[in-house]
Amino acid sequence: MNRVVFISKRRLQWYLILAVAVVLTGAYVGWQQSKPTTAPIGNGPQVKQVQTVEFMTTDASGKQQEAYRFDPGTIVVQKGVEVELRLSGTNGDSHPFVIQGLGVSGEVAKGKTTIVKFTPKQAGTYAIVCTAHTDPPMVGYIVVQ
Ligand SMILES: [Cu+2]
Repeated sequence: MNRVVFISKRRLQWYLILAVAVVLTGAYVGWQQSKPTTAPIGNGPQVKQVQTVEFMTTDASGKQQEAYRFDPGTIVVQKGVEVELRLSGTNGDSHPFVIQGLGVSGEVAKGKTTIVKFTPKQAGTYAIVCTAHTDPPMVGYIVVQ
């Protein structure tokens, strides 16, 4: 059975206003949540967390393949503000690394966190390269804006 409901023009206007308010509220909340959380508070450092992870599989011939990665593979920071990079060793015994172009190096050991600090002076993309795992390469990127 069909039921026909009549809505007055005035009530329809209120529903439209309510719908617009709901949409605008949702858009505002979404915009607030999409703001970067990496912005430094005051002059504090930009703290970034990176983990060493491992991918392992067995190919069709039965040979085991493994690859290490920095995760996340790309981080974004602001130039001129100190960066505190925390590298945690989740997989792999040791990952000696260099950040090319920034003069930063260190080593990440399994179960430990290595903290390096630097202040990027120029915008650009800098590679963080593990010198132990080169085939396939273990590389991440620091994008300085
Ligand atoms: Cu490595």
